[in-house]
Amino acid sequence: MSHISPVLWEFLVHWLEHFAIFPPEASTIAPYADALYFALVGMTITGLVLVMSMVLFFSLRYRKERHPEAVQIEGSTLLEATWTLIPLGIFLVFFVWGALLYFRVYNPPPNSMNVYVVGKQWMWKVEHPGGQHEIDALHIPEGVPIQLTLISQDVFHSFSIPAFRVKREAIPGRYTSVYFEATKPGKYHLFCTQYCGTDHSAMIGWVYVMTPADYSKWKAGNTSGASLAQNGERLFAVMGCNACHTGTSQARGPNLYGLYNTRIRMNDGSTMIANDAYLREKILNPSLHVPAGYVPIMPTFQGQISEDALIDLVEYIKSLSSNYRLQQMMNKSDLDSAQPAPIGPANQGAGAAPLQIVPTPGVSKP
Ligand code: HEC
Ligand SMILES: [Cu+2]
Repeated sequence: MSHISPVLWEFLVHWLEHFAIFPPEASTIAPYADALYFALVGMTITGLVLVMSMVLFFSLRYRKERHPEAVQIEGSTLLEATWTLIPLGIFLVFFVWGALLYFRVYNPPPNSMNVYVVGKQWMWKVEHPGGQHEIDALHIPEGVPIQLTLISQDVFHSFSIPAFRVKREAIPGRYTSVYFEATKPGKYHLFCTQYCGTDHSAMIGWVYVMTPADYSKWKAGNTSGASLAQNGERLFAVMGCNACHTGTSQARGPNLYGLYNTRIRMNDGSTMIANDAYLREKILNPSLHVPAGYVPIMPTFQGQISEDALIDLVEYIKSLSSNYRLQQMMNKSDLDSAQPAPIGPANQGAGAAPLQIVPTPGVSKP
């Protein structure tokens, strides 16, 4: 843009950003989303100009004074093939382009940091694995891939961060996820973009992108002491889960250690991956999918447990896989160094999970 006056350029960028027509590009995906967007706008304008100029040209050229008598044309296969195949080619290019972008946005890298977001009339509740809670705000470090796991506690909501060019539905009863990586520290708008009742327009907030150092400080200063997995561990005992899931071979329920993200064989012969959705469903609807070799005696906890508590339990069961536990400990390490280490279950190492560890036979990594 060297040939545009820098003052004019600054003015244009400022104008665009301030009128919220064009929010800043603040994630790795944003320039790619914009490139596709501008290509689509460009193609649409080209089409418009082409059609309008032909309308104009033909209406002048074949006007009544010059051609009083209409001449019938019987059609041309070549012409028809041309105007079918060229647009087809153009649309296919945009289809493939859009699909590649879609797969990028909806396939978070495996090392991404997971944050839970619960939509509720009319606020966003954010829960970090380290136990930090926020309302209508999301603090994240720059340059780290972030995966949001979204769910709604009541009606459909939609979680949108225009500056990151991401938007995802928060659906009652189902986890959805979206991923992004912020590139510039700053403060960005956060919206609910699905009409969800009276105060829908107030269901807004801010995303704070921080440098890794600032983020560590924020994390240490905002923890309630217990991580989600630790809250889950407490709930697991309070709700009596550990009466059946003792982890021993005589237990009435299966051993949950190392269960997360493995493929499980069901009693109807099918297999399922024990992901977040499976764990959540299991607690609410235990008899829906029963693992092979077990009697469906697990009681349902439907109506007795909030989405927040479900997240804690899911995080706890996830933490029972040694890799995940290790990863969480690494996530928390800067926090631990900022505070005296808490006494109790928080301090148990990866090898000292509260359940007795007996590897479950018949469970294999996918
Ligand atoms: C009365 C005993 C009992 C209680 C209490 C119980 N469960 Fe279960 N649970 C089972 C049994 C039996 C199964 C396997 C059969 C089935 O799925 O119904 C199971 C299966 C599961 C599974 C799926 C395991 C797999 O290998 O696929 C999960 C996850 C689970 N329970 C979590 C929980 C949680 C969390 C709680 C507490 C909120 C809980 N259970 C309470 C008996 C119990
Ligand atoms: Cu909403």
